[in-house]
Amino acid sequence: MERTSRRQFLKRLGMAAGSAAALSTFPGCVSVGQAAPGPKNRPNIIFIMTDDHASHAMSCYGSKINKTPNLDRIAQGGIRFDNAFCTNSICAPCRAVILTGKYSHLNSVRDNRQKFDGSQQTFPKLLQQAGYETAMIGKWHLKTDPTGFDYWNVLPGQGAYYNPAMIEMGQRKKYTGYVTDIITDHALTWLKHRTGDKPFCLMYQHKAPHRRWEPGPNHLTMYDDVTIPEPDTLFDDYQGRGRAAREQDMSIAKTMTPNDLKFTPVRNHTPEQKAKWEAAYGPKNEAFEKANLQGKDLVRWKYQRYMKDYLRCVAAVDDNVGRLLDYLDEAGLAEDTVVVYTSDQGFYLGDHGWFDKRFMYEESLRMPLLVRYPREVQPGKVSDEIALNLDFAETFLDYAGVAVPSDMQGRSLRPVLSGQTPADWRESMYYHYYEYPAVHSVKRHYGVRTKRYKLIHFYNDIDEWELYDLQNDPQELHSVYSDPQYADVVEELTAELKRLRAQYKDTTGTPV
Ligand SMILES: [Ca+2]
Repeated sequence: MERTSRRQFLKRLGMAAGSAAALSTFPGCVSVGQAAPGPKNRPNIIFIMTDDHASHAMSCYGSKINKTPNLDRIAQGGIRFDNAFCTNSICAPCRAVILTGKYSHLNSVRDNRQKFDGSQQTFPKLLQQAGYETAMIGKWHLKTDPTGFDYWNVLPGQGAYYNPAMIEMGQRKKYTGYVTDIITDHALTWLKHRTGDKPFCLMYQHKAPHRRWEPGPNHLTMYDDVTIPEPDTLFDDYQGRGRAAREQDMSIAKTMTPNDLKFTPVRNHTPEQKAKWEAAYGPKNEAFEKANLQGKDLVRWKYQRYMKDYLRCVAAVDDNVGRLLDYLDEAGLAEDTVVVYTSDQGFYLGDHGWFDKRFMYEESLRMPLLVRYPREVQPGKVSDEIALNLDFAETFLDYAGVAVPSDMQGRSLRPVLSGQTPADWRESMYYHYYEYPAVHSVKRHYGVRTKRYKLIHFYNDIDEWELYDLQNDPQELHSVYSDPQYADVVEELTAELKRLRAQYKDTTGTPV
């Protein structure tokens, strides 16, 4: 790690000393290079979370459409979970589950419209009480101020991709640049200037690659000369499923707007950024207008525009995660730091003709989950155990040697991570989605998934059940709920669903 003065460091970030930088809130900060790792039995924790990054857009998960060399470094140095799922596939609710270790019906955030109750128990508060230095930097999205952090600096609401405002410990400031770079700048600033030798927990959370997928200035023409492969189900006709899949409003064909497709300007560009953007998009948009595409050709064009922009946003995340990993190596922190990479949920990348999330179907239920911790996790491992966002709080508390409160509902992944999965590890997971009626029109549903089967009940206004045999039908194209050959499975999973709802004390929604 190069040694730089505070002034030089700020200059590199494009921040004037004493103005924009976060350092004003770090009284007595130590100079670069002095940040000591925590005691070996209490690791540091860096929780990296992106927004809407599906695992099928990561090369360590076998992506056919992009490469993520830096995210792959985490997988190569640690473990990749192939059955990690979220319990409610939408942004704010997933975040609330992560912080509390409790399902949505118990943590105050069932949908994106509700406010997080910051007075409740969270894992950052418990880590802080146990002597950890805690920070939250980036996208928060919970409508109330962060609590439990020694330092926080978050985007207001969804935040902007270009020249974003951020709220630092209650004070709003504006920055010039691209949001993924800026969040990383702040994270590195905090890491390099921590106040003492306590172990730390940093939540480093990106806005990208959330809608409307605005690429950064370094990636505007990436993928211009390639065609992104289409998913098999881009022209799905929704036969074999119920009304919920047919009646959604999240399709590339019908829902995607001119704003999503970059036919409207970015509102807060600087003149220089605007010129670069227009040079990149102007000729492409003009060619599109002339082509006058219709029908499937138009959907195909929209898919290409959507995916290229999404993947450009992912590329900036990958570059920036690389910066963070480089810093951990250079500062000698890598051995003593648990690094987690995840996203608040998955996303439809044209699968079933969709974008967005919400459904309990695979592409949005599945979270990427990579964990690197050289002291306990063998490099290059893959686990097919069912892991949930509900488990993250318990896992971090376990590493910190803090007793897991009895009202948390998940379970520490630490033994799974170290290759000693308990014999009674879960064989099924419970899901519950609430945000309806609302944007994208995905009906309320709950369900249970095992390694082979998935049972879903769309309980409000249609009362329809679906069952998928993921072994025979991994793309979930044909519900076998009414197939007599699956009667036993239906009976077994219905009982399991009922059991899980009782176990998690979920009395919301129609009883099973
Ligand atoms: Ca999200």
